[in-house]
Amino acid sequence: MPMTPKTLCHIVAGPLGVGKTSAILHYLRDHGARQRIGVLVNDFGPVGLDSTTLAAEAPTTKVINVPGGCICCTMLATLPESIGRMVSDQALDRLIIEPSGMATPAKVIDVLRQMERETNVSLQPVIVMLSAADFDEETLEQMPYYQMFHEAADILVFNRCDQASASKVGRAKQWADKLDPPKLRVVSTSHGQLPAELFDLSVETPHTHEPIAGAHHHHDHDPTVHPGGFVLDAGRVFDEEILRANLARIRDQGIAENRVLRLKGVFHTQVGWQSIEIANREVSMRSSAHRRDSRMEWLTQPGVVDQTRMLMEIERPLN
Ligand SMILES: Nc1nc2c(ncn2[C@@H]2O[C@H](COP(=O)(O)OP(=O)(O)O)[C@@H](O)[C@H]2O)c(=O)[nH]1
Ligand SMILES: [Mg+2]
Repeated sequence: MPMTPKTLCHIVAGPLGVGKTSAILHYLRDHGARQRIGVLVNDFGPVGLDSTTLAAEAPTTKVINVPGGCICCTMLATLPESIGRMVSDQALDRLIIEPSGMATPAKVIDVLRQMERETNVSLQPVIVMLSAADFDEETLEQMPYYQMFHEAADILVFNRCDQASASKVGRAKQWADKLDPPKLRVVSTSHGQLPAELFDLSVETPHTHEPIAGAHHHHDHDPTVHPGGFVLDAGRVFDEEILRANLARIRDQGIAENRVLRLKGVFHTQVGWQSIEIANREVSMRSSAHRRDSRMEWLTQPGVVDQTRMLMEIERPLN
């Protein structure tokens, strides 16, 4: 069977007015003439101003507007059809999707993941834009509206740096560099001038267990405390009930002779993506907007627990 070339699909998400359309326009100005690019914009209003601007400024680009509300609610059901039609009619090199600032990016990602199985689209690292001018650690960490954006990001862009002090931009980047799981890139810019290389990055989807890079740098100087970790393909789906029960057992009983001092991860489960943690002898689980891969890291004492053993422990069937 002949291989159809993949249509690289980019999601550019972020709060209302952060600079998403500006970023897409910037990319189109530099690359629109050399590639066949389609843009799917989703204005929250009925008029579709973004698509009008885009169509006017990038005449060689095929722009589709999904009007009236956000992709995540009203349009979610018809999104596969719009994308499918756009990809097959236009034989696109790239498709850029701008969900409205009201949309839940994770839901759009889920649609795209499903479409990857059925069509030739290939979802590229998700770009999320935040405002450097409005940077506030507490808001980003505690308000669900902002959480859903930075959690879903593979690439985090702080835009509006022209309106922020250098120290604020510095704090924003410092905060982003500490996020867990780490982002592929954290960049700061103004007026949506994203470095073009952001559109050429790919998410490595490991099919074997991989130690998390740098995991062994996390331990303090106690030689009896040992870190471990793994990253697994997003396509692997875990059983939430089994995961939860095994985490509780691991918290109470440890693994073999080892105590689990700390453990955290994100998992693709049959009931969605879950962020999990063992901290202060409590197990917690909550839904996460992270979509890139399942991963976990831990600290054990006094011995090492390797990836294979840990995976066996968290997937151990219930009796
Ligand atoms: N000062 C400043 N204005 C910006 C910047 N990025 C975008 N804008 C302006 O902010 C408004 C909203 O930008 P837009 O790209 O439409 O945001 P969207 O709602 O995320 O698509 C527009 O008037 C842009 O020209 C920036 O970095 N600095
Ligand atoms: Mg816009």
